[in-house]
Amino acid sequence: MSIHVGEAGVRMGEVIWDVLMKKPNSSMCRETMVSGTYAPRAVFVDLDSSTLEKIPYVCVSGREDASNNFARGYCTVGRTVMGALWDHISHMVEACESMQGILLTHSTSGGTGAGLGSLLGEKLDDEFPRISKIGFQLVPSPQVCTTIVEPYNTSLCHHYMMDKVQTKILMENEALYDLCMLQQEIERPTYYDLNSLVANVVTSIVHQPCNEYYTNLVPYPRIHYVTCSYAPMRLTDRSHANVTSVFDTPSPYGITRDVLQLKNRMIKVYGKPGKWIAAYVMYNGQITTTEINKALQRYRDGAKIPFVDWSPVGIKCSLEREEGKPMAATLLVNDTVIKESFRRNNERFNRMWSKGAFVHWYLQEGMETGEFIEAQENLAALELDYKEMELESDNQ
Ligand SMILES: Nc1nc2c(ncn2[C@@H]2O[C@H](COP(=O)(O)OP(=O)(O)OP(=O)(O)O)[C@@H](O)[C@H]2O)c(=O)[nH]1
Ligand SMILES: [Mg+2]
Repeated sequence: MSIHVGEAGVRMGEVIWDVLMKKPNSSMCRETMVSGTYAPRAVFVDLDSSTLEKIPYVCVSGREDASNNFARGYCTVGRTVMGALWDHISHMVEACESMQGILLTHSTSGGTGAGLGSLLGEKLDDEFPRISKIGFQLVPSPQVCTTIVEPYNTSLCHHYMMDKVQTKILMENEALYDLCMLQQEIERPTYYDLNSLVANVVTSIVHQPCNEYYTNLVPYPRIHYVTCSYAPMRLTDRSHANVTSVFDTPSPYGITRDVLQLKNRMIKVYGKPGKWIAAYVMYNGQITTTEINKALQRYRDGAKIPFVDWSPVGIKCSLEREEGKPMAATLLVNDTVIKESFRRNNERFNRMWSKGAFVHWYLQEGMETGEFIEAQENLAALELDYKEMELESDNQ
């Protein structure tokens, strides 16, 4: 099932379900009382009710948003909706014979996505520790800052969710925006366009239990932040039907090359590329395993994939031959390059924290300074953990 939290989370969920409902009898849906009709196994939640107005599925809303304040989502306003939210979630889990996983979408910058997202992460871990969870998180972009307290919200969210959601796929709007402009030739991408790119990835990973990704991509529990890409770039039909794509007739090699190239990743990389710890490519549509193997071999002949020396497996592949689906590939890769996102956020956090700036807004809602210090230490340690992953590789 899926849970979509806060504005970005809900908007992403909306597009994901636009796609999934085109084939509504998948395991992501449940049959309703009216036989032959299906409804999403999904809950949409936002403290700001206006986001949910047009969502025709199960929604839980609050009366006022969290005003970009993690503490409002985590300690105060967020708690007011937890009862109703939990009723829906537990009901859906119990109505499902074998829950394969819970998928969350949210941003880490907003008060609801980060704060209520964390609160929910804790509850899910408490109540359903055996169900694997996977998070799609929109993290701050390198050069565009949407709110001043984004670094606080992001660090607190990473800290509280660290061991509650076992696999996390991170994305940045700056990268999504560039992909829309450069690859899709959309002059002014809208949120819908950005969300369509995310939906491509989400809808291709739902074919397998969440645990599959955890087992294949996460060598140590803390090193669980995954980046992703998708090829061919293609938006859902609601928008920009007139875009003529260079990928009109994708080839097995074409999509393999595009999905593996760093420039197509849904996070922005300005500095040094990272090292790959583990990678998973999911092919979909009319393609054969022989074609996949050939394409991968050809790519490897021309370019070195920067795996850490100690990673035993290389790229894992899967193939879902969905009827009528065009050929496509999704990459999930545990890449040390993600440490840049943590480094940047830690720097911004430290700069504000050293002046005590904006902290009173959080204390006023019941948080304590100790929580900031713990988050700061945990995230600094995480940055080091990733550095170590690369070092081990350099030393060998
Ligand atoms: N990709 C994408 N990003 C979005 C969308 N809506 C908002 N954002 C981004 O999300 C971040 C802000 O988080 P929101 O999800 O709006 O905040 P929230 O969770 O609703 O929290 P509060 O409004 O503070 O209660 C900003 O970086 C926005 O640029 C969307 O539909 N798609
Ligand atoms: Mg909001």
